[in-house]
Amino acid sequence: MNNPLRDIDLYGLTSEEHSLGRTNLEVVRTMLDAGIRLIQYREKDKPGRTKLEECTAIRELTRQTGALFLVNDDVAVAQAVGADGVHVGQDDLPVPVVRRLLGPGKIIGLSTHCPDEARAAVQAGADYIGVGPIFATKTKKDVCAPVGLEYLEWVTANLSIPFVAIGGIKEHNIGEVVQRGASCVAMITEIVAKPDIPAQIQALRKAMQQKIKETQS
Ligand code: TZP
Ligand code: MG
Repeated sequence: MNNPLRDIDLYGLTSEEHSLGRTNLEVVRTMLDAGIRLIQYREKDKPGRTKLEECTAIRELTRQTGALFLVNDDVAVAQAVGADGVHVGQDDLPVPVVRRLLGPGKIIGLSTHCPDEARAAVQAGADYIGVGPIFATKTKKDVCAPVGLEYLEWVTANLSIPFVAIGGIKEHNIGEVVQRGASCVAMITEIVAKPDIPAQIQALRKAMQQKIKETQS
């Protein structure tokens, strides 16, 4: 498959509990209007029925705007709404099983935390990997210790699989992540927990572009 993260700078995820009282749908609509081109639906504790309803609506919005739509963990919901793919973690269904269930042509992302997991992800046929948590974060409940920027540097230097950096990334440290080779950056609270999401997205893009300019000159 072509690089599914090509041209994706900001990778947006949902988290209603951090969204300052706004619904996932409202937040996703705002992110899409502000130019986010990939949405991952991530809700660990909602009932399947609720996930299906929210994902049905998000599929419609992402279709209208031409954005990619991935579902965290839940292959059945992804299939039911015709999502573009699924993002799984190390303890979820293995990538080859997800591939068999989804069929060819769908995107499968896998979270990784160390070089061994990254190499295994490539072997298993993941389309992209998550690299993190780069910095400490409280957003993910069962999160492991931060892997720091070293693992990100290793991925940049050693692998050609597309990747997204995640975990504790903020406006003030996004430049360090870009400097280590990340062209696609995922954030939850630094986007959904901001009162003015469009202004925040603009600020994050500015910080990324500034660092790209600096590293090129
Ligand atoms: N995977 C690794 S860290 C993380 C996930 C889903 C949470 C990222 O949230 P935040 O608020 O951007 O630190
Ligand atoms: Mg998972």
